[in-house]
Amino acid sequence: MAEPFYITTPIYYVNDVPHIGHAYTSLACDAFARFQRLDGKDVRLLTGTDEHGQKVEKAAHDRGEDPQAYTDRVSGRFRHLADAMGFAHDDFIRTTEPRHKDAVQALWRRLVERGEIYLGKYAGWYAVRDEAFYAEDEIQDGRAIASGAPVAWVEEPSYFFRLSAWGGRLLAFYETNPSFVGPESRFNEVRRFVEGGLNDLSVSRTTFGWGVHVPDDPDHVVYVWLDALTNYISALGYPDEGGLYARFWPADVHVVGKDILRFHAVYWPAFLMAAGLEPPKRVFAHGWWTNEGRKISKSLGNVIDPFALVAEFGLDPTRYFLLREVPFGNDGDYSRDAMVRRTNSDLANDYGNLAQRSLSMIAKNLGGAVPEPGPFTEGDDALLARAADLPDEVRRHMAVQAPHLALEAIWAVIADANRYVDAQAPWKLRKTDPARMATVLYVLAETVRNLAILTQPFMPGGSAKLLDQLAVPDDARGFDRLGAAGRLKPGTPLPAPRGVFPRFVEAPAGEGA
Ligand code: ME8
Repeated sequence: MAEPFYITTPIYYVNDVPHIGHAYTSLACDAFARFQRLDGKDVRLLTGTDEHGQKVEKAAHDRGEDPQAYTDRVSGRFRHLADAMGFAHDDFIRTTEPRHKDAVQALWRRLVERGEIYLGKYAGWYAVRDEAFYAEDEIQDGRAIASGAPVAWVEEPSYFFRLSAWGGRLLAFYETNPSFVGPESRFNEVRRFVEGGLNDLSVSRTTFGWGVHVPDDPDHVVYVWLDALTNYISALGYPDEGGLYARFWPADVHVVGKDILRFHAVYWPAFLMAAGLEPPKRVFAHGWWTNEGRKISKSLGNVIDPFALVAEFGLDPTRYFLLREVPFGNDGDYSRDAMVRRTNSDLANDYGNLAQRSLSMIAKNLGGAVPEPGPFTEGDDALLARAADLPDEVRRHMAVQAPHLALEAIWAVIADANRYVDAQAPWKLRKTDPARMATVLYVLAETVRNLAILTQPFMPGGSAKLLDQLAVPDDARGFDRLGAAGRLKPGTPLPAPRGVFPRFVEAPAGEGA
């Protein structure tokens, strides 16, 4: 049976419209999931929406809507985003679903039974925007230093989770799981935070009602982060620890933004260990996008709309740009110039042209069928070997959430292949040595086949079109067909070639928009 692979996106707060940050996390997860699927794993990709808490309740009230009606309405925006970006998730969880609420209450009961939760009184700072409690030394001038969110003083009866007792065990867990957090620099931040000492964590609120009720004490709702984190197991059917849970837990990786790493790398494993459950295998934190050098914010009015990006540039270029332009894990800047450059130079010129040149020469000169190659030269073997070695390199990068390096490695072979075309000049061979021309074009077609199989996770649309043009059947597009295992069969008729990565041309001023 195929090896399981479970990957999750954060669940998104429904009070916001989907923006580039949401699209980015989900897109990366989608590419990782597609990659593992093509590599033969039994993949489960989970996404969804985070619908409880004070922030969402306030957004509903501000619009004069009942919170349930409001969340029913706006949760759909994130499904649309998933459709528009071509995300192939296996499940979409909403925290207002009964399956999720039951799981939160079951986890709560288990923590109570194990003496990990006690009733007390919270007096301290809270930022609704972050849905987070802050200590005195984490705030300045009425705002959380880390996020800039305004804080308010809160005093209310509250249940507490004995987080203070888990510091040592968390550090021991980090020690024995050195790849628990990526990138490494962020892992150091997590360690330092835990080494600094942990306070017990307030895990219930009483001053509003929009949440999962605490079992046997309905005046309290469960703290929205304990509620939200549980989605990763409620979607696997927890508290039933058989079925999906047995197969897919612990998760292989939770991909999150850097701002929510602490919840995933400190609180979540502590909750799980306290409940006697296994922590996830890895948490990877990506950075934040700025827009043309400026912080993205609603008040600046410079939010990047992923729907607009896809509408203007197309889905493949958008996916390629976001995964290639910025090392995953670093902060990055969106610029229109960079987007145009990536589309035209990397996709249209480098990759698109390589395929288009090769396929149209085959169509024109070889009757539109896979050429019959003669003996391979050293140069032919070298290029075929480059393509055949590529999967291992790409696999290594994808295993540590480095899609930018995976793409860089793929583009290095594209560059080699373009140099090979220039050096072999098959258009000249047409008259002088047609048999050699057929060999060169075979090597090129075979190289494009390997490249197109490998680019499927990143650019599913264009890659599929290339594979269609090479007449590669749907069931021969997995990574097991890379290299010699799936070589093109000489004589196979090929459909007429068409360009798949068009150049982006600015609409003339005055038109469009
Ligand atoms: O935090 N660049 O949800 P959320 C990159 N509900 N990423 C960005 C970004 C930007 N400019 N702005 C936001 C939540 N993000 C919780 C998660 S999980 C159990 C609960 C990212 O909708 C941000 O880092 O506020 C986060 O990973 C994601 O968008 C969702 O944010």
